[in-house]
Formats: sequence, C-alpha cells, structure tokens
Amino acid sequence: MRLTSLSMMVIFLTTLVTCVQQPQETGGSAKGELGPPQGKPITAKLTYAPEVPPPINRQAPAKVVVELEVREVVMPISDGVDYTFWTFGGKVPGKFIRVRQGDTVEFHLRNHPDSKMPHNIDLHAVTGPGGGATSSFTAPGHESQFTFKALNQGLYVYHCATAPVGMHVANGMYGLILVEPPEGLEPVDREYYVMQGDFYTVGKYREKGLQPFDMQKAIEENATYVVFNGSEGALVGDNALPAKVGETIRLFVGNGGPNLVSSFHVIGEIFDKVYYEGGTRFQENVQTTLIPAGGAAIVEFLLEVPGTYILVDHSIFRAFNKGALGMLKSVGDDNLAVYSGKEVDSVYLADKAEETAAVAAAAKKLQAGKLTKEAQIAAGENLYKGTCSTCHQLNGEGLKGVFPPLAKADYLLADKRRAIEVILNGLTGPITVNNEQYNSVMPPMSQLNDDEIANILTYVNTAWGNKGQVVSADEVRGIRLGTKRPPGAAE
Ligand code: HEC
Ligand SMILES: [Cu+2]
Repeated sequence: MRLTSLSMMVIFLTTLVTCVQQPQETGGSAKGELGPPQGKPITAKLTYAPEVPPPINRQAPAKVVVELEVREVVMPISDGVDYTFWTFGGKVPGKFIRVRQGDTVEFHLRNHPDSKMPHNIDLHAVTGPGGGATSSFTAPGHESQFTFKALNQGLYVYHCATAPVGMHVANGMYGLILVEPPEGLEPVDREYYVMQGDFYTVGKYREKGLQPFDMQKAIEENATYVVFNGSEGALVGDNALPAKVGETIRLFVGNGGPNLVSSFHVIGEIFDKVYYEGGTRFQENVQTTLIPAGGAAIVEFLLEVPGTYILVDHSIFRAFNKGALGMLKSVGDDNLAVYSGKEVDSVYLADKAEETAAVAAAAKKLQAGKLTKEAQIAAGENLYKGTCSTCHQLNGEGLKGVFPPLAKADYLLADKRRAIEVILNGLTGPITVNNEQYNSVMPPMSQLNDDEIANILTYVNTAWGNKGQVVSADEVRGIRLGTKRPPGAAE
C-alpha cells in the first residue's frame, strides 16, 4: 500500500514537472523580461492592411521606436458611400505593428493638426494602467510619448480610448500589434492582415453620399455595415488577397468591434491551425473561429486547390447584407483528387462579383441633378444581375412555369406603378404573363433604396427589346410612402 502511493506520488510529480516545463518547450509562452534592450534603437516598419511587416529575425531584445499619426479622413465605406473615419495612420484598420517579446517600445502618437478631436491609444499588448491610454492623450497638432516593455507574446488589438470611447472605436480607431515569441513564428509563404469592424450610419446600407455616424444605432448594436479592412470593397475583386496553390497562408485577423463578435470563416477552406484569441496555443482543423470585439486570432491554412475563397463573418446576413465579405484568390493547377474543379463562385457572390462602379456613378449624377437614362440603365443592369437574375435569369426570360419573364412581358409593361409595387411589396397568387400562368411567390425587395429600384426598373423596362418607361427615384419614394410593406419586409 505504502509503496503504491509512493510510486503514484512519483508519477504525479513527474507529470507536474512535465506540465510546468511545457510552455518553455513550446517556446515563448512564458511571460518574460528577457533582459535590457541591446544595440541601437530600431524604427519599426509599419504597414497598411492587408500587408504585414516582415518577421523580426532578431536574437536579442531591442529598443523599438513606433511612430503613429492619427488622421480624420473621409473615405468610401462602400461604392458611392463616404464616411468620416478616424484612423491610426490614415486608413482603417490602423497600421500593423510588429515587435519581439522583450522589446522596449518607445511609442510616439501624433494627432494631425487638421483633426477635430483629441485621441489616445490603448494597446492590449501593454502591461500598465489603461494600456497606454493615460499617457497618450493627444490634442490636435500635438504629440505624446510613452514607453512600455512587451512582456507577453501574442496578437493584440490596439484602439483609441478617448471619450466617448464607443464613438472613437466605431469610427475606425483600431489596429493590431503582434508581439513575436523570441524565436519567431513558423515560416509561412504569405501573411496578411485582416480586421473586421462594425459601422453605424444615419442612412441605410448602401445609401449613397456622405453618411454621418448614428449614435443611437451604435448603442443598439444595430450595425449598418460590418466590413473587413474598413470598407466593403477592401478585399473584393481586384483587391482580393493574392495567393498560389501549394502555399501556406497565415492571416492575422482582428476584430475592432465596437460591438459585434465575429464568427470568422473562409468558405472552402479549413483552418489547419488557429491560435485562438491571439494567444500561444493552437487548435487544429477548425471551420469557424470566434473573434471577440477587441480580440484577435491567427489562422493558418494550406491552399490545396485554385479558386476564390470567400472570407466572411458567418453571422451570414452581415456577409451578404452588411458587407462582411472578402476574397482570397488562389491560382495554380487543379487538384482533381481534392476537388472536382468546377467553380461555384457565382452561387455565393452575386453582386459582389460585379463591378458596382456604375451604381456609384449613377448616385453621384442623381445628387448633381444630372442623372441620364444611360447612367440609370448602366447602374440598373448591375443591380439586376445581383438581385433579380437568380430568378428572372440574365436574359430576362425567366423559367417556364416557375419565374415569369421580364423580357417583352405584358404584365410588366402594362402598368409602371404596379411594377414598382411588385418590387417593394412582393407578389403572390395567380398571374398571367404572356399567356402563361404563374402562381408563386416573389419576395418583397424593399431593402433596395429608392434610386436602386428606379434604376433596376429603368433597365428592365428598356432591356431585351422592352419599350417601357424610365422610372425615377421620386416615383418609387411616393409608392413606398403610399403603400404598406408586408409583415417582415424591410421598411
Ligand atoms: C426569388 C426569386 C425572385 C427574385 C429574386 C425576383 N423575382 Fe420577380 N418574380 C418572382 C416570381 C415567382 C414572380 C411571380 C409571382 C406570382 O406568381 O405571383 C415574380 C414576378 C415579377 C414581376 C411581375 C410579373 C412579370 O413577369 O412581369 C415583375 C415585374 C418582377 N417579378 C420583377 C422583378 C425584379 C425587377 C426583381 C429584382 C429586383 C425580381 N423580380 C426579383 C420571383 C423573383
Ligand atoms: Cu480617438
């Protein structure tokens, strides 16, 4: 009996020792001072998303100087929609900062003289009250300086913490700082910087023009936009992240919030590794990872097959109705053993795949009072492809017995007002179009704004040999105000 408990004790102690040692063995998870800075001070190379500064590759801690300038700038949040962003470095998210565990970071925060607001910075990588916020309050045209030691490795969010804090964060004041372990991260082929944020505007999603911040919506956490890297188009089309088959990709993914937790997912990929919450340990074979507001994760995956991989917040209305959609394009040879190779992008992408510049151009001309029929048609064609063509087909011919035609359709062309109502309020019950019977359901499309509906109908009325009329946003507005939406439709 005695002997058994003794040997148990030995086993227990051995296990304990192994457990305690493990962090050192996996490298760098231990928090550490790592000694005084050595050599000359280094000025950190900062990058705009989606670029990441190169790996540190340094054997000893150093003094690293970080210089960041706050700017308040008007930039597009979506095509034809502008927003006044408050930024760390001129863009959203703020510039990526990369240091090594044990480095002494001398931080210089400047606030551009044109700024209207004071700002500061709270870096989650800082050990100390306010994460730097108390030492970095900076009025327009001023500079603050403070120093901290990067004790813990990991991927950390930084953000502004000036009152009203929520508003500063909601306007885009966040970014990422990576504190590498002393031995660095495993080498990969490509690293990218992606950061999600939610935005609150007075106008509806994609309502054109300069959109002010909406405090009430922000308090209610009712986001108008949820986007990666500061705008809807930041990682779409020509801005897709480039990659090649056979490469290992590492994404540093942050979530600035201010409110929403991200269910980060890449359609068509499995994360081989996720350093969840930006910490030391990794989980393997993950489909979707949670990224808290004010948190981050490092995800890694190997690209086995070519194609477009879609980055989304899998709270999926955010992806398709608020903008939380990006792309990574992998080029290279098919691997038919892994995937049959048929591209299915269009299933997901709809209007995101189309160039929406025509829509923005039409909105600009409308504001200037110079909207031409041609501009309406060009914008309408784009919107039609993204919104109506799934059912009525690109050529407007519909599907016999299921979706009525719009090309040369007597029902459509007989009554302009009725056509507007069909789009706003939907249509159910038996109808006859070109002598064919239909008895199905068209859902209301009232989430489209007045000029979008006007442009779509102007396109539909004049495409495919149709001889219908131009529709104006005012006409749509009148019918929106004068009719009732069915229950559940957007207002
Ligand atoms: C989800 C499928 C679907 C989508 C998307 C859709 N429709 Fe329809 N649409 C239908 C169906 C089904 C009907 C017939 C409803 C019925 O039987 O009462 C219909 C009827 C119509 C009609 C009246 C019949 C006709 O052919 O003239 C018009 C006009 C119309 N749709 C226009 C549009 C426009 C414009 C869009 C894009 C903004 C659109 N629809 C999007 C399914 C759809
Ligand atoms: Cu601020």
